[in-house]
Amino acid sequence: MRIAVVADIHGNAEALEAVIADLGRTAPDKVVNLGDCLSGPLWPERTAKILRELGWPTVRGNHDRVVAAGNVPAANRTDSFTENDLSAESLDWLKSLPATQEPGGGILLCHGTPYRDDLYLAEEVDGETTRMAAQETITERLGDTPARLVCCGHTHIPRLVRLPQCGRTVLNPGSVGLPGYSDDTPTPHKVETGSPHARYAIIDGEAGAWSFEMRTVAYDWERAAREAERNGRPDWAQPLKTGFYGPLS
Ligand SMILES: [Mn+2]
Repeated sequence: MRIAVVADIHGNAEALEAVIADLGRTAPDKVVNLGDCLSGPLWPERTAKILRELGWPTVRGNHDRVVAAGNVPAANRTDSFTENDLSAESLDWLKSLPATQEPGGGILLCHGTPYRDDLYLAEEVDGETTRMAAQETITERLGDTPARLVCCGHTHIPRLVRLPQCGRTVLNPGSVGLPGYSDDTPTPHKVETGSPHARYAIIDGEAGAWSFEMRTVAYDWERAAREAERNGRPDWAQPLKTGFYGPLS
């Protein structure tokens, strides 16, 4: 069984289309999506149409939750842009997404942690940036979830962690559509993948004896950066075309 895992597409339809083309080469049996599907100053509705047609099992990200709730304040520029771009059908689709899913084989799909869509699982904020969290911290965040393999997104950092104490594994495939960003919670920090490529992962093999492929896919990131600029978001354009965020302002 080969399962492709995508996450954090963030409305980047160009990156998603490149990943879909790459799925033709990696030929998974199924594809699952860990959320934050549409939010971004790029192509939310175009991305929603693609995802609705594909019908991949998908969990809700924190941005999906905010947009689905409606009446997004204008000060939340990313999610209000997204809400304004979406059709009624796409909003209904966003509202239908569950917080977690268990596709079988001891695997849990979530966006942040098994219990929260807005907390990091395998990363820790460290000064202005992030690092891999300690084993004990990750174990604590996993709580009593019985899953052997927890697939999460949210941090945009590709990461595979096998916890030696409990034998549980955490996979973050990285972000399809946004390789760097800044956030003010819990304290101001930036996240940088270090390259502009679209990321996803493949889980291969049987439960407990999984192998993993971390995929890194080129696409027209200059075009995505231009679209972000056109929509007034140079803070998105820079990480889109470089994978680096730049100095925190
Ligand atoms: Mn997120």
